Amino acid sequence: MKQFTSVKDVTNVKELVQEALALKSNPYAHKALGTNRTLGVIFLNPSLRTRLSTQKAAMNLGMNVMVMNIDKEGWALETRDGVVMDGATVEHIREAARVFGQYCDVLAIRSFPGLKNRDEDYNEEIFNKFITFSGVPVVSLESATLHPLQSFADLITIEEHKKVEKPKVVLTWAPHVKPLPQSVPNTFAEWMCRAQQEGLVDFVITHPEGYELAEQFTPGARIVYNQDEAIKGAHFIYPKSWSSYHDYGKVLSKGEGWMLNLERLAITDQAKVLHCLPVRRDLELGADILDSTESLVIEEAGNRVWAAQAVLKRILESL
Ligand code: SN0
Repeated sequence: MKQFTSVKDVTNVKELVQEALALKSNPYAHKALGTNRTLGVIFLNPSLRTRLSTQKAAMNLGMNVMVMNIDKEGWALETRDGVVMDGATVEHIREAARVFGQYCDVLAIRSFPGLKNRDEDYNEEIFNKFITFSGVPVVSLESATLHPLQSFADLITIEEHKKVEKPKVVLTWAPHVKPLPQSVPNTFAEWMCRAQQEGLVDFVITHPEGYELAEQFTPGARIVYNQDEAIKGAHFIYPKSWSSYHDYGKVLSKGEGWMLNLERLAITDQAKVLHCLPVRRDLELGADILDSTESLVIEEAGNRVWAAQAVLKRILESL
């Protein structure tokens, strides 16, 4: 594997899940693989799980790790081309990314969308500049449009906990006070559509009208606007808030009635609930679910390690 920015970098999802589960049962089996290899972990935005699970995965493989919150600890970064840098920005991404490439064998980067200019976000302008200029393999820790390590961990969790061969998995929009990126739902949809193609799941998306995701990420997904109809008989539910793609970056409605609680789960087939975290209790998801055995969010966060480790292992093997 030469980079990991989307499910498109994975030839066989089922195999990669099996590899992650093998690492989970034997974490230090490949400790020699990363010896004298350095992973640079760069954040332009906050992180808890991504930061720690990626570091832990790299350490399990014997890698050296350097973490930098470049937004807070680095020089103010200019990402636009062709501008005279006579303002607040000090260092251009063209030099910064090249310099990271001098110190690191692999880079892992988080760069959220601005949610103002859809073309800029969906062309992954900042993320692609890091890929182009660093000259080393890049792992996405959430770009403007995708969060593939999260979705991979979600699929691992589903595979571990499924009780039927082809569970019904539902992605449902949830309310929030802030406009959030579409990256988590985009990439969850992308991975579940691929898992559906590989016969692993039956995938449904539900949201109020106006919150349709970009079609490139939802090939073959069923979209149902009635949440009750969508979650009926579900085995796994993934509530997540996102802002509108079509009316870009906007929160269109308060979403009354869209937050799930334990009572609402009665019509499911004993559904387990996933969430990438952080989650705002009783706004995005009922605290009663989070405090119950229906919630898998902690196990899911734990699986971030094995997702990152499977990906880093494949990249190290290709160096
Ligand atoms: C991010 C998102 O993409 O939804 C990161 C998820 C891994 N979440 C947030 O930014 C939450 C912010 C908030 O105020 O709740």
